[in-house]
Amino acid sequence: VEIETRLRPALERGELELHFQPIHTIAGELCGFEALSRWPLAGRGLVPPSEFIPVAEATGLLSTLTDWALDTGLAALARWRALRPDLDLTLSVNIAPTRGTTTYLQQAIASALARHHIPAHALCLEITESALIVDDAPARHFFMALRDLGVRLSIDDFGTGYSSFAYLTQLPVDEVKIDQTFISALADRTASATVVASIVGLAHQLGLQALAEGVETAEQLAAVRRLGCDLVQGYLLGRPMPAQEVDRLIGREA
Ligand code: G
Ligand code: G
Ligand code: MN
Ligand code: NA
Repeated sequence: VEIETRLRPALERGELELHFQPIHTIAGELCGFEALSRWPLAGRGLVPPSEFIPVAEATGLLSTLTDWALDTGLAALARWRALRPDLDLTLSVNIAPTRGTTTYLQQAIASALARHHIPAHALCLEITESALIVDDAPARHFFMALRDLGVRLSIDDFGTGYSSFAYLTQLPVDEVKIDQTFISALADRTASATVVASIVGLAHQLGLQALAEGVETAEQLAAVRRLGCDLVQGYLLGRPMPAQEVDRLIGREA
């Protein structure tokens, strides 16, 4: 109840923060960031998105939140791309598809890209696998409409849903983010290596990139490299951080 009544004014007053977690190529080059929203709430500390995204969705605030994340994230990306044109940095933004938002999102994304002079290929939209229903015409329509903008599309938390592999053959996707439950189990469960290897194999056969999420140890990094992942993200390479920390990081990056 508290979250519900306090989220709208917090959004209006600009009290949410956007943090950025680095994404690296398997060769070790910084190539982009995932934008993750954070809500510092007086008396409650940092409220995690898992608590306020569902509230935003239920109270009709999700489009306001998405607008804010796109605008804030792309403004920061424009600055970083200008600072380091050699890196062709990208930004990944989480999108929760809800009924009837396709046209709205298409317009919001196109206008945010134009406003910040960002080429479409530098924006990646992450759609959580569990939010999709593959036999649903709207899901396919949704992806096609966003694809028309020229942005990259990624399936988040890949491997946790019911019909992971069906999505890949039916939706126009550029990347799969292999869920961190598979990555964290790599050291002690050989079955996880088999799962990761088959996801990477299928992704590559379909011309997609495979990103390993939640890489926390050097052993996991070595394993995902051996298994052929193209991109890596996780605490080992960098935690989600405020924009000012990225400014410093980018200045240091060779
Ligand atoms: O750090 P982590 O707790 O940030 O994020 C938890 C979940 O919240 C992730 O699944 C992530 O996709 C989601 N999330 C974080 N920020 C946003 C956002 O701005 N929009 C949406 N739709 N989801 C987000
Ligand atoms: O959007 P998505 O569901 O992928 O959200 C990613 C979540 O994973 C965020 O909550 C982010 O803070 C978290 N995360 C990112 N890297 C790591 C990691 O190395 N280990 C763990 N445990 N969580 C991570
Ligand atoms: Mn994500
Ligand atoms: Na994920």
